Amino acid sequence: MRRQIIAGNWKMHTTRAEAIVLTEAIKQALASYDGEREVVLCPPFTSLSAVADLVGDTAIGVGAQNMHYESAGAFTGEVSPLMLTDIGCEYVILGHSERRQYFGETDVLINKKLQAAFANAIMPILCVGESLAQREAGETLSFIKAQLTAGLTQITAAQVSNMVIAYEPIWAIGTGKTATAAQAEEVCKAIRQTVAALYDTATAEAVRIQYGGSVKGSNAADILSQANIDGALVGGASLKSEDFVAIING
Ligand code: G2H
Repeated sequence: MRRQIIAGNWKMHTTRAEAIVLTEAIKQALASYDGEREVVLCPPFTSLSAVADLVGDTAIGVGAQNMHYESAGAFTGEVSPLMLTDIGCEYVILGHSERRQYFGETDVLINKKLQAAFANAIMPILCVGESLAQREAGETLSFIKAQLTAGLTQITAAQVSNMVIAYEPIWAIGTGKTATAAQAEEVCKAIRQTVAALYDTATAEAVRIQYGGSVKGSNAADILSQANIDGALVGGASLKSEDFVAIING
């Protein structure tokens, strides 16, 4: 059985003080949580250390929203995998559509980051997803298959078994337009079939696949009940502790 994983992607929100307040509230709300679902908070870099310290003695994990693939070097403005593990960060979101769209991240670059995450024992959450134009042109499944094939270059079956893939249709991100549970399930199932084709059935059965895109308390239960959806990557609704906890309990 795959354990579902709910990750909060705070994006470029929260000052350090706000991050502490939000983390404390989530921690308190989950004080007696049975841990059925894995919970991860992904604050901005400036709050990662503070959040990691706060959740240190709990089952809540901490992730970064991006990282460089080198351990150190002359890469102004970048943060390395070593810097993340050094502060207790165990997860990293890679290839989010906002990184691809606004910062020109390519499948080749994202693949380097994925390899670096594994080399540093950081669990990656690899994001894939189609645009509205691609969906309307009937290219969703072929595009995602290509994104996955490129993104997983040189990644072993054992590594894929130990990572998370997040399906995030670009048209549903921050727009309030959630994919229906059936639409999300269709693509997550296709992602699992692609992993089976690239690797084998055991790897496909092991990899966890999240859905992301306007997930909130009111639609989480439906989405999380789908056979091939193993969790959610939550943006806007992860910034309010009640909403985020409602999703975890959804
Ligand atoms: C998609 C998601 C979190 P939101 O980017 O990664 O954001 O839930 O605000 O659509």
